[in-house]
Amino acid sequence: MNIDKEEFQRQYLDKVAKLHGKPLEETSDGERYQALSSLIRDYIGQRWLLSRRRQRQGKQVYYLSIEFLLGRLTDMYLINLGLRDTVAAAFFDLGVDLAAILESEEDPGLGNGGLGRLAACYLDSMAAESLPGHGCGLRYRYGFFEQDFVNGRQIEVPDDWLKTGFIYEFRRSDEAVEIRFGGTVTPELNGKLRYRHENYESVLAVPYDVPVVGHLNDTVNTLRLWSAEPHRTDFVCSATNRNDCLKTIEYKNDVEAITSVLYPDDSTRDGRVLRLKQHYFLTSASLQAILADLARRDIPLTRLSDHVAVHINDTHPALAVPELMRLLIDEHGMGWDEAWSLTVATISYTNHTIMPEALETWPVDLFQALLPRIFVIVNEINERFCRELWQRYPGDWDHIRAMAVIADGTIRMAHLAIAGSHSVNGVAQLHTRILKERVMSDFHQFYPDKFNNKTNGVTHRRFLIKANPQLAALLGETVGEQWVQYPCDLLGLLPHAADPAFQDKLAAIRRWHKSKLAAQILDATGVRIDPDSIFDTHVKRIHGYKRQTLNAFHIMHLYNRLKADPGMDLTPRTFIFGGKAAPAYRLAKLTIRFINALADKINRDKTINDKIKVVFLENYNVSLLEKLLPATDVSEQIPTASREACGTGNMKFIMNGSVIIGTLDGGNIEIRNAVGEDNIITFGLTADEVLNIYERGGYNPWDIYCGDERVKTVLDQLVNGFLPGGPDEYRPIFDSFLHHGDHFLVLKDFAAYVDAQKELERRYRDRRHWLSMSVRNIAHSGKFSGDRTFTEYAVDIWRLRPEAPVRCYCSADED
Ligand code: H53
Repeated sequence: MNIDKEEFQRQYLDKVAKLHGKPLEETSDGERYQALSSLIRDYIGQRWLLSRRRQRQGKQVYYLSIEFLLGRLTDMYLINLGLRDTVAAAFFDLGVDLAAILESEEDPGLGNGGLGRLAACYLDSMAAESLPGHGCGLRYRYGFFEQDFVNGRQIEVPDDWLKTGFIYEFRRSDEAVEIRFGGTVTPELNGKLRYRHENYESVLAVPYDVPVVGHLNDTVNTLRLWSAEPHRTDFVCSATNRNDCLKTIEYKNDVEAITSVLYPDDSTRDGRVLRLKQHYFLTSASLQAILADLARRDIPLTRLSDHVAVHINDTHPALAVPELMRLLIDEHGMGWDEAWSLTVATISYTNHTIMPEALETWPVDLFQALLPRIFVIVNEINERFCRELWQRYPGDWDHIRAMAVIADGTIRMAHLAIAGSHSVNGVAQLHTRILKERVMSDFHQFYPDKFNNKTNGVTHRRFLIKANPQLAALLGETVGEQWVQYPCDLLGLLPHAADPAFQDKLAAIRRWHKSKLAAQILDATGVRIDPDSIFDTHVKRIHGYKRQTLNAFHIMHLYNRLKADPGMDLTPRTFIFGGKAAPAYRLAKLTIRFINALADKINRDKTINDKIKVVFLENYNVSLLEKLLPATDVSEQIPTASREACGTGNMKFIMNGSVIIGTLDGGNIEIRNAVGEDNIITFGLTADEVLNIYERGGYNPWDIYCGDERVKTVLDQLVNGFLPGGPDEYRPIFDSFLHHGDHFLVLKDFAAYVDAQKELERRYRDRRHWLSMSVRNIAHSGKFSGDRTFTEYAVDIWRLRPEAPVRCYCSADED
């Protein structure tokens, strides 16, 4: 956008006066933020309108996702509009601290982890690539909780992110649609078979649109977030009709609950019903709007798949399959066969996990009661699918039952998604191979052409340019500014990998970020950390398979060695943790308590001369990640091999020059192939070894406990009063390893991890060598830009005709 510093200052001061009626000097950071965001909203509005007009012709992609973990938007808007430098200079002249203003913005937590952040990265990439791709999600009234620590324990506080309003959303009441739950359906034969749906609960889905601005181009796409609202006409509440009034209030509460929180507790039936309601609400509202838009564009429904691609992010929106069938058949009078081929040609599906507990199923009774018409359609899909299977595998009931959409009283959403879409992709080569060869091998045999791989990618605009502007500038000076459009130009850093002058500049930038982070940590936790120590970061959701405990056990082991030999030659290390545990996941919550207790014990111990420090930062979110990325030397990516479908944190860290210590899992393998095995530290069991252990029913952890003194000491310390807290407090963790089979093979990988950590320290001590590793990581990170991934989706899956020619990237390896 073309606007100079003086003009911006004039417009900004004008905005401050209009909004707040006082001079700039008297405004708070919050008020200054309001004025800035309001001005940005004005800038975007006009561009949005023009972009919509231009996009009317082309094929549109709709990315349906239950999560969109956006992160703060203001700075990204400035970067993408090309205004960041102008605005920074303008504020500098005005004596205003832009960074402080930007900190006033809420961080919308409409997601939990990798899946939601990936969806947000792809929105950014689609707009950057000028592809007409839009997000469809839910406008949760409360984000995924705010995490507080009380005595080291996680406390979940509601994330009231809308309390002061969300400036970047545009409510579109006149595009609201109706969603129906429950009731009865009766078949009617009136020439054609039709279903009458009666006595249902009717809910209004109201869209709130958030603009998604492309980087230095004129594309503005839309993220549409749906909010559940009661019908106004249903409000009959007066003193004379108390019962109606109570019913009305109950109805209103029920409706508002639908978009109240992300992932309602599913340990009760009511909670599960609410989740299914959310899934249907999202898919039905989005598809109704998509078809309405098609009609507005005067495109006949029979051409749907030429003009629209609907992508479902994991199985949460898999109801798109039967819902699109319902809309085409019931609302538009299409026959089954035509509707089915259009549905399959329109929908594509990404699988993000092979973890059995995460593969969604719904009990038939619950499903049928909530979605009676959709159930009839799913049943029909299942019958037809089983008939096809019967033709291919006559008499093989076991095979057919294993693949059916409905079996044993449950509906399997992954099977529905595979049967009802034309493309199924995994998110890393290993993950796709496991899907094809193991978890979904039956489906792969049946539909060999549907399966493909799309290795994840992340936006370098947020996670490098925004998070680390100093590094971004150095990269521009070194390889040319074009790297921003062509991230593979970063390969041009390779000749500088061993250049001391370049290394020193990189080191100075990292050192600056480390000392800034150290100050923030001191402020937030009271713990003083040494900016010259190794910053070793482990941030992600807390989960057994992500193995925060493996990291913690190694820290305990290091501490034990230091206690035994206080003079031990050890490079000082700061271990940084961050992550939320799902509120109902007790062992994950206890892991937080355990690591906090360990941190407390170690940080207070004066005898180890501050050689190790441990901090667990509260409320890990996108904004915190952005502060950690540029300050991290070592990134922990240590899941049990085969369990992490891809991981995306690994990609964000290497972009910033961190070196990974990691297992051979998901994206780590492709990162190793790209950066070379000398520039990453890998260890531990391979995925095939892990899967073979699982096939044998596990292993005996007592062999390791009894055979490795280090492991025995550390595990005993969980239950012998070594840690602050009661002696039995951490027993469930102890038990999970020794009495419940160490499901995630922590003890099995312990020795290899300790060795890898030693190797890491050896390499770190050779400063030049370490910095050259760091440079090589940045150089090869271009391949992991979301722009590359998205181009692959656009070409292979959605068959889009992009407005701009598809750019060329260093190609990903074959599937
Ligand atoms: O999706 C990421 C992967 C990561 C995987 C994650 C994920 C969720 O965050 C939530 C549900 C789910 O099934 C998968 O765990 O490995 O990188 C994006 O693909």
